Amino acid sequence: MANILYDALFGKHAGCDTPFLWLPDGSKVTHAAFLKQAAQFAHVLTDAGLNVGDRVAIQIDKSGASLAIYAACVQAGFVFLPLNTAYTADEVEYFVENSGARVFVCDPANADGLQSVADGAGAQLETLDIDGVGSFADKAATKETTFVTVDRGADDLAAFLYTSGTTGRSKGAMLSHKNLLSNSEVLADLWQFTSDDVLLHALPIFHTHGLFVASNITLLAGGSMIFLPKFDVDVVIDKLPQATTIMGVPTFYTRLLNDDRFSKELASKMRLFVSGSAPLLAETHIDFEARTGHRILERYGMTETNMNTSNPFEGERRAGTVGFPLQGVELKITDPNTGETLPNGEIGILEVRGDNVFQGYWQMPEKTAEELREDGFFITGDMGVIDGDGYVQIVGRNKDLIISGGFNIYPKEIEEVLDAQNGVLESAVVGVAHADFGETPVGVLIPKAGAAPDLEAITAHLHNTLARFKHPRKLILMDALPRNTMGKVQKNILRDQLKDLFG
Ligand code: MCA
Ligand code: AMP
Repeated sequence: MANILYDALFGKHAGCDTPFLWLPDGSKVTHAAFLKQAAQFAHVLTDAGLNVGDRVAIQIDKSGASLAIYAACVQAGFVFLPLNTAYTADEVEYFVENSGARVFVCDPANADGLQSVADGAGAQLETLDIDGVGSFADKAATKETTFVTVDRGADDLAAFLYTSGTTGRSKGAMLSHKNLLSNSEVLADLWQFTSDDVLLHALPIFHTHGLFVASNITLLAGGSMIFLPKFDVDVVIDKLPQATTIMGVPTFYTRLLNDDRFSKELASKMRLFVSGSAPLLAETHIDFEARTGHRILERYGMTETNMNTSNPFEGERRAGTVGFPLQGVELKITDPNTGETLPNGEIGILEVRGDNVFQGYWQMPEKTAEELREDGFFITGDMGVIDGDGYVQIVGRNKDLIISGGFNIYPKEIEEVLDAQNGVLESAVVGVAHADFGETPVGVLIPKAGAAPDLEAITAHLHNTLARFKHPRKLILMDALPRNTMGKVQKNILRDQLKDLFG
């Protein structure tokens, strides 16, 4: 046995003084320095009494150190669980408890509020801030800078990423060493990543896109990353001439196009712009090419499956499509009612199978069985069609999901909060087109007879309960929800009525 993921991503760089991370102030972190820090973190976790396979949850700002916790977990055989920094304490409580995390690292500023969360879940609370200061770093400072890598099998777990659903609580998608490694190998090869690449990294690292796609591919190829805490258009424009590639959600590209400083000259050293996590409008693709001469490469993936399809690196990158199934990924379009495979040209549900597909949802065998067929095909819930040339096009979703700026929002979660408010009989949350975020949630409230719900109080309650990005951009009172003859709420009618709300 060995540890294929650690060896391929990290171990091979041991002792290399080549740059790995370029920080916003222009300073660099070498591969060797990064791995020394990761080894120290691995000692802290091991000394905390963790056993191989235990979970380590983190909710901290993006930094070289937060990425080093990921490397530490891979090296020491722990399961890495990164959490969106926007989540409220209420939301975090569920993830820490459900995952059975043994260590939970949070920002020092949030430690008072999260101590009870950690205590309730039986996790050891540690802190680390964006500058690498906190109890976790203090403990690491005195540790050895080498760590004997723990053997792990290809199907052993490397990470949990939680994903919501249309019903019930969030599910922990279990990702194995093989899931992560196979996908990054295929993508690094397809997108021709090399050690000369400098990836402008402005995505968060608590999701597949920023963590596994961007970081794993760069590590595999031995390249470096300009590691920015977030997408700030001024900083991105400033750093772009030093980069060769960038990965982003469509909002990155629309924001760049809205800025006159973003020009062909600025992008002249770039060799690749990748988009994913949400649909890229064909119009953005076309405007981008007109401005820069580059065609954005759009690809399609999911938390449960990593990446499934990609437009070609060489060959036509077709606007409005997500390209072809990746090498090793089987993709079929099926009838939503019967599960039968449909011929090319017909719209149905996308199903995928391959080494990229996860191991199931943590401690939820029934949910796993609903979405992962016994023969290994995962039912994505995305509606698509394969055109005559084999390009896959996503045409919609068979799941009630809103994607705002690349973040997934499940209306059901917001509706449950709204339904419980004073004077509210029922509610419906729908996604409405938004120029910056692609879509944004709007809440429609139906008052109880004679009641007048207090929209300000409801908004305040939402702020305390749900992450900021999930807050409906607007709450609207209506007399009744449109329903079909079966009594089902017709969200398509609401979406149509509200489609011009944001211009
Ligand atoms: C921040 N806010 C948002 C969002 N992000 N609201 C809605 N949708 C968002 N995505 C909040 C902020 O808290 C802020 O609140 C207000 O909206 C305006 O913030 P703004 O400054 O405009 O936002 P930002 O901080 O610039 O962030 C926008 C962003 C960011 C750059 C698009 O959300 C982002 O980096 N998104 C990428 C998400 C991602 O990595 N997705 C991949 C997951 P206030 O009003 O209080 O100031 S999906 C995935 O991994 C799959 C597998 C795949 O295929 O890739
Ligand atoms: P997540 O659950 O956060 O992994 O989000 C995965 C979902 O994002 C997919 O099921 C799709 O609905 C959507 N998605 C990802 N990439 C694309 C894309 N290029 N075009 C359209 N939708 C996408």
